[in-house]
Amino acid sequence: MKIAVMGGDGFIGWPTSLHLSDAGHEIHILDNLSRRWIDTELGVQSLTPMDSIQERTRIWHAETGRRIHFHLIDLAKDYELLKKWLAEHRPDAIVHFAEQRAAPYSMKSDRHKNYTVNNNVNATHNLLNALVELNLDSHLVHLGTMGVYGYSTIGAAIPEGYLPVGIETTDGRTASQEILYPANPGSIYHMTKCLDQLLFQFYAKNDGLRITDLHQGIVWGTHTEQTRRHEQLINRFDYDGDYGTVLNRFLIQAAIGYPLTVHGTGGQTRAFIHIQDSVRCIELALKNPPARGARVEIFNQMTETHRVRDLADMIAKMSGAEVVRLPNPRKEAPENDLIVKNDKFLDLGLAPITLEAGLLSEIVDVARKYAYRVDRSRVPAVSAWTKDLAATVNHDPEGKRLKSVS
Ligand code: USQ
Repeated sequence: MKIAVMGGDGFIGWPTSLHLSDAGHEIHILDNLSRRWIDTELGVQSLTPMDSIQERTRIWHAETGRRIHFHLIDLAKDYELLKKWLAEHRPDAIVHFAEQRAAPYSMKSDRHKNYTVNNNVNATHNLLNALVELNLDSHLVHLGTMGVYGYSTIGAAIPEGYLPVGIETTDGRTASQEILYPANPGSIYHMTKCLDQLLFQFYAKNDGLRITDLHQGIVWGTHTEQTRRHEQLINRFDYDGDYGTVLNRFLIQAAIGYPLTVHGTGGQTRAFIHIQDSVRCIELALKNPPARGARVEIFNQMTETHRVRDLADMIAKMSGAEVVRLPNPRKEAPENDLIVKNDKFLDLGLAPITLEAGLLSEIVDVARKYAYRVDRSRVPAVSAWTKDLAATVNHDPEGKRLKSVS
């Protein structure tokens, strides 16, 4: 297949591009390199040393003989350029990662909120709009989030996208419907993914676009089979307070002797998936497109659930790290349960990498190896969800004066 990977320079986009190229597909990365600009804005860098996208694709070609093509296009801003590219290349499938993906970054200030909404919603809409205008039947696979469902304890499993409901009619019968599971975003970033869902629903219904939306959990790990092949193919790894996700942050904190930064009681339960499984799921989704005119296909892309404090305890046990409970800068339920259905990927043959099996090698291969590159002052999570919460956040760059809240 000819596949366009929108946002193919990012944390999941890059290993996905390699994985699909390795499987024999013709890969075109479209990216505005915004993630690299945000590193510059924040004054942080990936834990792993990352080359330019041109250099990365050159190394991939030298290693494998396969070409990955790169096109500098901003989906949110360059609508005409995007349309021209699509008209010329007519890809069989498009994988869409081209969105600002960090919840804390989206909550930093009014400017960051505007940027996240403008970028994410426009990027998705421009893509859908162009596909219709050009009469293109490319299968669109979008990286969504488990966060669209929200994190309240309901005592029932979260279905894969759709919820059967009964509605009482005016003549006293019960009419059955399947609706999108009620959206319940916890940040501006998560809200943009909820808005994406409505755009997909409309364009699938109105124009018959073939769309798959992957509701993904928190991705952990760094390497995939292909990124291991050469030092310069390595994936990025974020550890800072804005872009670092919880498990990867705990791994690097353990490696540099910074106490593991549990927010509040650590009672938040979240869904997780290893980066290697994430790229496999994307390939499975590409192989199983919905029919033209069908509703949006939704998969829950996660393999296990864990409570944040249990993860911290697990890593503390493996590494001897200390754990602190800090005031939570986010507005979220202090404790929640989470049961998630993920039968669709398991039925398609996904054999998940478990946390227990993969964690130790991640500490040794990545966190300890590159620990010398960490700027400790960028470890604290200082982006607060409300002005009141901002007064309580941890700014301790050394992590030596941190005390657990009760
Ligand atoms: N947390 C800590 N300590 C930390 C960092 C985070 O206790 O040092 C807690 C947070 O308060 C939260 C949980 O860990 O309760 C998860 O936070 P996270 O930063 O790992 O994940 P999140 O902000 O939800 O976002 C990440 C990705 C996003 C993806 C989402 C999947 O950045 O792109 O959509 O995970 S999900 O969480 O399932 O919505």
